[in-house]
Amino acid sequence: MAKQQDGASRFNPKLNRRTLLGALGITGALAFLTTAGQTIPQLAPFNLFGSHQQRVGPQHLPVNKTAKKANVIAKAKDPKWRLSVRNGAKERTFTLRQLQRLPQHTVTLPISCVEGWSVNAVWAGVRFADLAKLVGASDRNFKVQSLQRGAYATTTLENNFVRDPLTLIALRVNGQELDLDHGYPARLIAPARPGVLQTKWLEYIEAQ
Ligand SMILES: Nc1nc2c(c(=O)[nH]1)N[C@H]1C(S)=C(S)[C@@H](COP(=O)(O)O)O[C@H]1N2
Ligand SMILES: [Mo]
Repeated sequence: MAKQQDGASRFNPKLNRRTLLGALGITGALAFLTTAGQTIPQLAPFNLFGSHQQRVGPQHLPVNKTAKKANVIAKAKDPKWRLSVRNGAKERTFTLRQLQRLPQHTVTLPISCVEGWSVNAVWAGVRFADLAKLVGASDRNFKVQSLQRGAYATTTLENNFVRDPLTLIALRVNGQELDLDHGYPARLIAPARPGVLQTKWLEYIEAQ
């Protein structure tokens, strides 16, 4: 019994060494490919340990769900689009142009997806707190609703995030108007929230 457990002694030491070196070579090559895939685009298909969604999308930022997959392209591009800001019967609506004419703020915040990537971006847009104030709801939580329907389309923004000067209704990212895939015409971006709560393609925000 004790002899059988000592498995290594049963191998020819020469063969053993060759097998070991061969295995190391393969492992080394695999390690190179799997990690290099994260930085060398041509090797991305070999990036087994990163998320496939780590590939960079428009505006140097990965895309979790495209506008096409979310079925929002027509609504997002509709010239009749308005962002509605509600507090009970009180409602203010804004065209994209009107949002662009409100005081603009710029913040650097990451999108951190639970699927395994986190990327910093420079966001610009309107402070959520400014909009909450306009409808007299600075002390409330907000429902944030996307034009999309279904999973990830609605989030609750707690009052500490409503008040946070870093929380924006973003209209721009990395120096450009938001790409459709990143939430055009307007998306939520708030500090220290998982990516899944950074709602894209906003339809309305409503005090709760
Ligand atoms: N309406 C809507 N917003 C959404 C999502 C979604 O599927 N629908 N995905 C979320 C998730 S899981 C992440 S990680 C981020 C990714 O943002 P990005 O695609 O602009 O990088 O958007 C979030 N906002
Ligand atoms: Mo995500």
